Amino acid sequence: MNATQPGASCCAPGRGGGTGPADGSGAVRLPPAPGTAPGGADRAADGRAAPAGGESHGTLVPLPGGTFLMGTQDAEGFAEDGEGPVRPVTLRPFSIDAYAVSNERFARFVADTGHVSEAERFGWSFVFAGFLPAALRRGAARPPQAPWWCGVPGASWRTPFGPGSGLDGLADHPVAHVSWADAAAYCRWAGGRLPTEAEWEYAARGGLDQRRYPWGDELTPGGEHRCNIWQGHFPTKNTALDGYPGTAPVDAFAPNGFGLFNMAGNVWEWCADRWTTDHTARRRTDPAGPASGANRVMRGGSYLCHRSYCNRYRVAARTSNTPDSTTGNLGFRCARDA
Ligand SMILES: [Cu+2]
Repeated sequence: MNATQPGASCCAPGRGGGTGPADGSGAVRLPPAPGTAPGGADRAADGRAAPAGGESHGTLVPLPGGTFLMGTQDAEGFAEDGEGPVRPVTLRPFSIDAYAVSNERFARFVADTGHVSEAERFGWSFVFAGFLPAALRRGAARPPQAPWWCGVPGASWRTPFGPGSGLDGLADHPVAHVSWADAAAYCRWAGGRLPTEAEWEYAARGGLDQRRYPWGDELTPGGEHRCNIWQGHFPTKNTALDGYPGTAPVDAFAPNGFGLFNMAGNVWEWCADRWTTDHTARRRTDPAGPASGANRVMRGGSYLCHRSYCNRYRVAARTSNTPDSTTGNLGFRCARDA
C-alpha cells in the first residue's frame, strides 16, 4: 500500500460502513449481528447528566490554552493527509486526560451503565494477525490493502484477541476495540467529552513549538525509545525494542511537557472532529472540524506504526475512520471544558 495515500493508514482498517479510507482499503464487511442497531451504542449512557465522580477523571490535566501553531509542513509529513498548512490556532483553557482511558476505567463505565460496545453489537472487530492463534488467523476476513488485519468474530474490548482472550495483565493498558460512539459515551459518563483535534494537537505538543514529536525532533534521543511504535520489519518482524510488541500501560514512557503520557504511539485516539484535509493558513479560534462528513479524526499513531509504512506517530500526523470502526489499536482519552 502507499503510505502517502490520504488517510490510508497501516493502522486503521474501517468497518466499511461509510466513505473514506475504509472503502478505499476494501474494508472487510461482516454482517451486523441480528437485531442490533449499529450506531446506537451510546444509548445506555444517554441521559446521565451527572459526572460519575472525580475518580474517573482523577487524571485530568488543566491546560491554559492560548495560541499555538497547528499542523506542519515537515518534509517527513503527508501533505495529502491535510497536515498543513501551519496555522495559528487559539484555544480556550481546557483539561485533558493525562492517560488514554484504560481497560480498568472502561470496565467501570460499563459496569455502571450497562453500555454494550459497537464491536459487541456488530459481533466482530479487527485484530492484528500477528497476535492471533493460527486457528483464528486461518480463513479470517482481511482487508486486501491491509492484510495484517483480521476481522475476528467475537473480538471486542473484553476479548481483544478474539474468543478465549481476556484482559489479564491489561487492566492498565488502553482500552481498544472502541468505536467513536463508545468513546463519546464514556466521556459523557465521566463528565467530559472527546477532545477536539486542535485541543489534542496542542496537548500533544506539550508546549514545544513546531517539533516533530511530543518531546522534540529526534525519534530516539540518545538511543532511548520514547514511545510505543513498531521496530523491525513491518508487518512480519517486530523486535519490540521499545519494550512492547502490542499495547503498553497507559503510563509507560516519560510524559510530555504538559505531563501527558503516550501522545505518540501506543493506540490511536479518537477526536471529536469530523474529517477534512482542507485547511488554510488563516488564524482560527477553537476550531471544531466540519459540520458534516462520515469519518472522524484519529490522532497519535499506534504500536503498529513504522516509518516504512505509516509515519504517523509524528505530532502533526492524522488519519480518520468511519465512526463505527473498531480495531485493536484504537482508543481515546477524554477532555473537559476548563
Ligand atoms: Cu500507523
